[in-house]
Amino acid sequence: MVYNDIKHVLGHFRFEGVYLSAEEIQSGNINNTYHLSYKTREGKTTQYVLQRINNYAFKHPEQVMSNIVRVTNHLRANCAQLGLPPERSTLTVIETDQGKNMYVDGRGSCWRAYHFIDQARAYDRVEKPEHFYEAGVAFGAFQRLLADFPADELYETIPDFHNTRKRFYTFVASVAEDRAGRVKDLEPEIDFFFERRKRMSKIVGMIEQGILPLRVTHNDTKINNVLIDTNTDKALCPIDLDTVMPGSVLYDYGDAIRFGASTAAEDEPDTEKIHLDMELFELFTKGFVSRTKGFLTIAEMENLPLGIEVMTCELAMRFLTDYMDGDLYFKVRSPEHNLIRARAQMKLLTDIESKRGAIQQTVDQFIAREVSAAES
Ligand code: GN1
Ligand code: MG
Repeated sequence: MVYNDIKHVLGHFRFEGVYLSAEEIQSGNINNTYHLSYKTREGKTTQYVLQRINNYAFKHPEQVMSNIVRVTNHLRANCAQLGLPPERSTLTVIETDQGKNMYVDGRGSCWRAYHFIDQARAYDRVEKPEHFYEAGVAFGAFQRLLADFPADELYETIPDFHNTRKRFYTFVASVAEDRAGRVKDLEPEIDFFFERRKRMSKIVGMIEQGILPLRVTHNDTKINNVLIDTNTDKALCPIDLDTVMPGSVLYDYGDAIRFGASTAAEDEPDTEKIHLDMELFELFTKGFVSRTKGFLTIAEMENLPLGIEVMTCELAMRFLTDYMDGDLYFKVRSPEHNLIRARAQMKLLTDIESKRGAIQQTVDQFIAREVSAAES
């Protein structure tokens, strides 16, 4: 089954050895991902990750690949300076037989491959709290290692990806269009986003006013986008680099907390189970600040809590928009899946809002510590 989907592609990559097996990796809402095993003549097993890039989400896969190659080359060069092993500290793209960074098949689908990093795992949920601290370290280090990369030279792989003001207009248009005939039952959900429309535009506003700088950001910082070394429990590197592009650090910080510090899955149907775990929030913050201190601005640091709210609101609204559009963007496992996801994120946001004061206080303590360390 899996082999039939990929067999026309395999011969086009410079894989070492003969094909042994493939299995599909199910996590991820956008691309199709496969884990491949090969055997070399010396009897060594080599492993790869093969992905079909979703060209509904990514209209210009060649721009996605150009960004990834540039950013991973930069990370590899900087990792080596820090004495980190380059092959485990970022993804390595495998070239095609034509020396390209992706292969376009007869149907126009775009495929790319990476070396598989072994003895490492990406977790869908925080199983050990220290992994979430480690995720903070990994995304913080990502910021640090790319701080000298010219952000404006990267393509915007999905234009206005975190432009939450524009996302709101798209949402309003979807309500008006009602393509799937689902709007009539969604009055409370729709009101929810109208009530928050001003607050959700705040980050975009601060970027426009020059209060927040643009940096190279990952933009999809779920914990399952970080590889953890299974021997040491230390983070290796962020993966899933499709949305690396210019953005605000608030996006990366906020999205990571949204996903990893929730007490339930992103699509938990029982909203009673969904809260923000304050200890996990603090652990990630500690890891993140440990790597970003010294170069984040005070405006960035004090607005980190806003990032959590805006990213949660944005994704809730994206899920609801896709539900109203008839499930065109996210992969769904049932007709109600996007609605369940939207309601779960709305509940999470409500809980985050109720903890706003405590969240800000914790972040302010980190800032105060940093300021006093800088002065001493
Ligand atoms: C998508 O591909 P994946 O599952 O890492 C989405 C993110 C959402 C996320 C929600 C390109 O990420 O923006 O936050 O689902 N990626 C894209 O699970 O839209
Ligand atoms: Mg992704």
